[in-house]
Amino acid sequence: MQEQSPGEHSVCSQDDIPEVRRTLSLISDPGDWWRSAVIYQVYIRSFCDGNGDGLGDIAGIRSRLSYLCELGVDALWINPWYPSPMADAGYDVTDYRDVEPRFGTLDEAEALLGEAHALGLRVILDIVPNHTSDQHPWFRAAVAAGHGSPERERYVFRPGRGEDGSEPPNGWRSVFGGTAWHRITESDGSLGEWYLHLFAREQPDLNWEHPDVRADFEHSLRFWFDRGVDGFRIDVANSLIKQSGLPDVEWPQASVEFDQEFARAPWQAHPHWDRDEVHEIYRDWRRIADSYADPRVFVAEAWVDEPARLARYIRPDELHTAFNFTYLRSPWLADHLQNTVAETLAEHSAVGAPPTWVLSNHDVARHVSRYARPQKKPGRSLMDLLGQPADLEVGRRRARAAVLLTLGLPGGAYIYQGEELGLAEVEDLPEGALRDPTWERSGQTDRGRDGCRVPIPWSGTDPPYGFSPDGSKAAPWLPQPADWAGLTAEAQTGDPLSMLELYREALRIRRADSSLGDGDLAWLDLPEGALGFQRGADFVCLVNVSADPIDLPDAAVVLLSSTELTADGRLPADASVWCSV
Ligand code: TEU
Repeated sequence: MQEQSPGEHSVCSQDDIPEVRRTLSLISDPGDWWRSAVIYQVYIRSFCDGNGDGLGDIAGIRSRLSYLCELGVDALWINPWYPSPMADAGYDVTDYRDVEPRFGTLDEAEALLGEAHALGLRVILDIVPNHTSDQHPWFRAAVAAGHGSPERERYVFRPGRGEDGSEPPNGWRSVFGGTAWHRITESDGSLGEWYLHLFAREQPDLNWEHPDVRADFEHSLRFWFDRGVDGFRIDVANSLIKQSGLPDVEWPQASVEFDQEFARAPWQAHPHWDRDEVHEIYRDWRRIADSYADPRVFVAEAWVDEPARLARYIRPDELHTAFNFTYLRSPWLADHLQNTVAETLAEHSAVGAPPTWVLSNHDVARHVSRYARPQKKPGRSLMDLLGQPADLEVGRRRARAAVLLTLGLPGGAYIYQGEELGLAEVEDLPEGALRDPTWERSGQTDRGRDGCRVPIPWSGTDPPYGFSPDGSKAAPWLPQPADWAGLTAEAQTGDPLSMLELYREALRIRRADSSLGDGDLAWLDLPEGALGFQRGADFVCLVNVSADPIDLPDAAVVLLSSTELTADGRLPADASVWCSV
């Protein structure tokens, strides 16, 4: 345990666990916890800095476990904490079985797992199987070993096209902009082969046809499962397999068209996204997870826009859950929301898997800022909305309504750190502060994802708002806005009108009401612009997106509402209510 000075936040003890959590943990089936789980995403670099270097770390997470307990979540998912040169914020890994020194040590990681478990919190890590860092020992060996060597077989090396091989092997594009290929200089100084990187140049794609690759990832899964990790979020779970021969993609891939490609329906076979052969890997991984007495779980990060394609990842012998990005991408429009929910439920129930509901994560513009804009079906990164005029008050009001919808729906849910504080995207980060590789790879045209990654404000009235310990020399790795004093966890605690207290109360009710979480819903017939459903015998959630004020059901008792009701007791637009009927 990290030493703490008096007055600092401390890890909560068993006594701090809310009564309802203790009761439920005794009665709920531990094997099925993930079907209803609310999982808090800890973006480690920006969550809490324990050692004062301006970067979040494991000590910081340990010091805030009490906060997560009080919030009432079931588990945390921690973004990659492995050794990494940080070319893509830890998604460029050099060793999958250790901890980045800037984040802490393996011993601290194990201590965190023990402390979280003692508090009834599960812990999910993030595994990055599509690519390693270019500093990974395998990749360094591949570059050194030369053309045709077995070391190169673990990655995707190809000769260039054109007479002198100066053209990339095919036209595939990097998600972060530009070609997906980089030409290496061979050890004799000559220009050599090209390697594939679907993300940054520092993230060479692995060759998943190679048995070493499969065996090594299985080893890493076991390494962490043996230490008590409860599951993994699988990064870009829909890539990994590339079509043999690496055929060119038939449609345009510049950024705007790239967004459209993801929104494309019906699904079309693609040479490197969502290939059928990828499922075999996850069947193997599932067998490993199921070999543990308290089975471990997976959540797929797969940007697959068609619910029927996504459902293939969560068939009974594959992954347990998948992020529901169709929901995340849905604009604040009643018909979009209802159709997305209905389609999600249908596709998930066909494979017997619980849905997840996600509003934000570390790759997309924060939903307060999305909902602050005129609503339309957005592009994939959702950053395109940011150019529009914004009304953040409207954005926050809708975000309050959205979380009651999210937590009322059947299945599990994710909370991205800071959304419970109502944080908006930081849209005015100075260009010199931007760290996301997207900024440079796009020729400084796309500012990338830093605006949703700004360090969390915990307390006090000025930066670093308790993110780093008092007196730290280093500033937070991204600058925090000057006007966040009212948004700190400290400032919101105890204020019944705050976003934080809304989340706490919603999570408290959700835990106490057995008709919430996993299960089914019955839609209610409501005016256009509103949606609503009943769960169990007496729980009703109404969401008024854009209709005139709507009536609550007869004799309804309000459990929680996102906004004050009208003087005559009706639900206004941009508001949700939970009631008991
Ligand atoms: O993201 C996968 C992905 O394709 C997108 O989320 C993408 O980064 C975004 O849409 C760009 O606008 C995962 C991680 O969540 C992300 O942080 C990593 O950068 C990426 O994989 C590479 O590992």
